[in-house]
Amino acid sequence: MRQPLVIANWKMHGKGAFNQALVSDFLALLKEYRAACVLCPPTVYLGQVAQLLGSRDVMLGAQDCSHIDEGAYTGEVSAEMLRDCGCEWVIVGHSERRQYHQESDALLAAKLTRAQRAGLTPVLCVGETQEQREAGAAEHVVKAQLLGALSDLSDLKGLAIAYEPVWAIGTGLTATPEQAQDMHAFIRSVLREFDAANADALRILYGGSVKAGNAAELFAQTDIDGALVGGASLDAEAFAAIVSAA
Ligand code: G2H
Repeated sequence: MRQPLVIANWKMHGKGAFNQALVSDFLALLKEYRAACVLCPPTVYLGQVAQLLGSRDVMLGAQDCSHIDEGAYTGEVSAEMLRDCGCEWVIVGHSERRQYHQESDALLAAKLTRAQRAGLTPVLCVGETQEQREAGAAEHVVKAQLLGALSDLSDLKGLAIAYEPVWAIGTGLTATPEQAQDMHAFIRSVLREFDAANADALRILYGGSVKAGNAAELFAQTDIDGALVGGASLDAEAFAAIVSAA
């Protein structure tokens, strides 16, 4: 039985006063839930959000980490630094990083290793574009992304996957629960080939315009173990409703 996991990806949103109101409103609204919950604010606000979370059972995560341990790499933030700031999770290979920062599967493989070595649990994001789906290549693309990024790992322990179809990110378009389930089941079959012993315990999250109104039907699917939530995680009420639905 996989415990559901719901992760807030604030992306490049937030400021001190906004974050304070968002986190305290969210914590006040969060009553009964069985999901594990993670907030991923922008890096500069990790300390603030860690303080706001206090002893509550909500974890802290980062949106990215460096593929290098330390050194003269201006602007980079290492996985160890994130762990030192209280992070337990890190998103790796979000499509916006792949698209705007040309992150390759080889680079992501290095990030996964660094994250795990630092004691973080990476959430590897995969997903096809609209053109790739229309060309019938969605599964091929997702499998290549998985195998490329996992190439340096010997097993699937200490890892989660997020399937985020690029055409559904921030667009208001969501994959239907059936479309998402089909891809999640395909991802699990690829993972079973990679590491049969651990593939069934690994959580596969759905991401792409998840809202309070569509979360429950997505979570009802066999292979959807939670969500990576962007826009709706900036609204305390909406995000609390999503966490409660998981
Ligand atoms: C997909 C998702 C969170 P949104 O990027 O990673 O964002 O929920 O805004 O589509």
